[in-house]
Amino acid sequence: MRKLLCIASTQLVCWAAQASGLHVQVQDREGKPLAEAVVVLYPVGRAAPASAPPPGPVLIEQERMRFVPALTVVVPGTQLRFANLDRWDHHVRGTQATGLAALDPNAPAGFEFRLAGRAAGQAPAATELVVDKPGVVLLGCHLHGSMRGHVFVTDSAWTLKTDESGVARFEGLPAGQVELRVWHPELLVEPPRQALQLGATTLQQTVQLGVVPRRRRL
Ligand SMILES: [Cu+2]
Repeated sequence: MRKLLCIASTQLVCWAAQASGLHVQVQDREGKPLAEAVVVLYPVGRAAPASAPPPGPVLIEQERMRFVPALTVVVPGTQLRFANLDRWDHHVRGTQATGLAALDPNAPAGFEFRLAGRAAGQAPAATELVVDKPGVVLLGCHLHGSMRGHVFVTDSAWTLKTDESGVARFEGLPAGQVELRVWHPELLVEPPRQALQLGATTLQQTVQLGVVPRRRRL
């Protein structure tokens, strides 16, 4: 027998108490596991779950001409801290990524700032800022055209990055209908969201994207 759990929030929401799982395998154009894809779930018929930003800043370093990590997933209200570990300057810019069908028109505004190179024995130069709206921010450097990174500011607490085996594992979800969204930095156009029904058992879902990831420099 199904038990219903009722949670009072802005409106009374009844969720099936059965916990369910969803494992999403994301593949590239050749069917190989695609790491660093973002998988987002939205419950159908009710607001997406929100989660509070972390109490401290999330670090994005500039190290050996790269943004580390290359892809950062955060919720709105998160403070980002950019720190330059290289001995030379970087001029970081963040712009709204274009060409994404589902992109929020109110996505975070752009930013740019220069971070001086790190002197031996000194703390790295750093800048902090808050991303306050959902959307995708493309990171670049005015001085080094090869530097690229992304910040995915999600509008659902049910958001995961795929691991090295291309899998995102959601556990303990309430049963019900969800929309599945998959995004990857190399996508030019985001595929349509898929509707899925979550039940009592763990659902396995495979999503293939027309992406061949660029080889990253070591
Ligand atoms: Cu640079």
